[in-house]
Amino acid sequence: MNWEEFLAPYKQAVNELKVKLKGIRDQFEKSDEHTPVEFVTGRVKPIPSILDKAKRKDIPTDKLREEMHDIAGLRVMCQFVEDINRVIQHLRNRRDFDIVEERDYVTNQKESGYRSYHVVVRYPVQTISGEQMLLVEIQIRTLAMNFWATIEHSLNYKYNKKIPNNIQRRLQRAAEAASRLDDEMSEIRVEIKEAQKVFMQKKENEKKNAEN
Ligand code: 0O2
Ligand code: 0O2
Repeated sequence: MNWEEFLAPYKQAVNELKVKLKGIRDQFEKSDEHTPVEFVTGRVKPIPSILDKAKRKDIPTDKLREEMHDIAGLRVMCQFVEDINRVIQHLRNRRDFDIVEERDYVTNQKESGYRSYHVVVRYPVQTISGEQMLLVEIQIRTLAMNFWATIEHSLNYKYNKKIPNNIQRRLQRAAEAASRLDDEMSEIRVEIKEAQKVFMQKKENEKKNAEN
């Protein structure tokens, strides 16, 4: 297996999609609308992780391209839960890739406490030997969900995927707290928006009165 050759188009896909998804943020920033994208990261799965997962899921090396959908992975971080839907709507409308699968771990939280929305897309990469269709996984989550997942991921690494029960329970409680934080932030956001509306209305009325 020539890994360098195998992974090269994935690297290209990650780099291209990072630019494209960061572009959403830049476009919204130029308009007056709130941007649903806070930041974007991406990575090509390290070879030892690919081998581990292939073994765990019984995927032969010659089937990796079709059967492992997160060799190229992008992550879109949002401020508010509502932004996740706006990003998904945007992804569904794009014409530079097709969505082949969606997994909603935001409404259907995993037992670990993990929350995120996963979208698998089929993305065409242009190479000197022609077009290659690759599967790419895009994970969309709030900053709170990302905070939780990052910590849990590093604990899993530390404990070699066998987190002790008492810590697992604490992590589940922390996931509930993260979820409450997301709810609180959404409510604050609605209130801020309403306050802004009242303020704008008041200013408008004052202007009209001054003109009369
Ligand atoms: P490891 O082994 O995972 O710790 P830039 O071009 O500067 O914006 P940069 O620095 O090349 O970006 O990397 P980026 O995109 O900021 O990603 C940094 C880290 O985010 C990576 O760490 C990954 O851990 C993580 N990451 C980003 N996207 C994904 C994803 O979709 N899936 C997973 N599993 N992890 C992701 P490292 O240092 O590359 O490696
Ligand atoms: P990485 O690069 O280390 O993040 P499976 O691997 O069987 O659980 P499957 O079928 O590949 O799942 O797809 P799934 O569950 O939609 O997505 C798997 C990816 O979602 C993981 O990649 C993580 O990035 C993330 N994820 C899923 N569950 C959890 C969880 O409980 N905690 C955290 N922190 N992340 C989770 P990998 O394969 O672990 O690779």
